[in-house]
Amino acid sequence: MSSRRATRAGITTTRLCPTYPPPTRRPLRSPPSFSNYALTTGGKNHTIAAPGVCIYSTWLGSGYNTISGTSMATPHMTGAVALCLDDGGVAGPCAGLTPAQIVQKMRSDAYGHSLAVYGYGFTGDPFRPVSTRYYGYLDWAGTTPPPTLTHVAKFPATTTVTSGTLRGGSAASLTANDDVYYSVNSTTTATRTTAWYGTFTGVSKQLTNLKVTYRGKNSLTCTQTLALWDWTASGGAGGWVQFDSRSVGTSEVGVAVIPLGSVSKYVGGATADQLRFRVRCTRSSSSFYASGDLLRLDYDKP
Ligand SMILES: [Ca+2]
Repeated sequence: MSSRRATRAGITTTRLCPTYPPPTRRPLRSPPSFSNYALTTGGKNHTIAAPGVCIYSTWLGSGYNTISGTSMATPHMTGAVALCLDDGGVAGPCAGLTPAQIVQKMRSDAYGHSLAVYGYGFTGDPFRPVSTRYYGYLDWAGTTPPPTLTHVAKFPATTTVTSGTLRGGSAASLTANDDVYYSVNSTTTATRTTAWYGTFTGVSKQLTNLKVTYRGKNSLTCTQTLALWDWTASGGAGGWVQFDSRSVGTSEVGVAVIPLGSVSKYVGGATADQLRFRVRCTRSSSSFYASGDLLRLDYDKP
């Protein structure tokens, strides 16, 4: 948002901003109402955060001013990139990179520094989300190398039926896309329902780039929903968060669930290392059974 529109929206400079320098160092800790944000995976992939509230800056006419908006956040980000390219005539870590590579480096450095330094960032960044809005990590112009990420792939250690009855197979049936199935019979009265979840163990709380892939089919078409257990929901009691809903019949369908924002809330339990993924299917009449072929967890960790 331009500074003029920000001012129109009520973000005036003299009444809300502290004088400069402020008496104590009190950085902004949450996104202002005018901040842009991402909701999609594509949008998330090019989003980064930079300071844009009460920025003290040089001004036209040899003066200084304090204003808010992306007019202030954008030059902050631009300056960070300039320092990465060249600092005082010395080539920086971004020298020689393509624009796309520089974007990737600024984003990975912002993530890496937020991960490495406790307290860096803000309420609303992916480590401390306040809603489904993705604001990105706070940009970092330093030279701290980001941690090297390690990819992890896992399959469920156990399965638990919560609606219906076990028909056949086990967690081991879900480790390969091989038409060997884990099957659950639906309930037999009222709304016919199958519901079961796979539990992954030994999952890092510092996971990122979380993806869960499920492949399955049903003996009759039903409405399939996929969900992750949020261990922090309802004041710590936990709750399912649904990510996908679709009709699935006798043809096997693969679905990848990729949650946005902070995903550490999906890891918890007694040993703080469990992730639960639920597959549920319902239809109004005629009992059926659900067959899962593959359930795979992928993520990166420092
Ligand atoms: Ca299988």
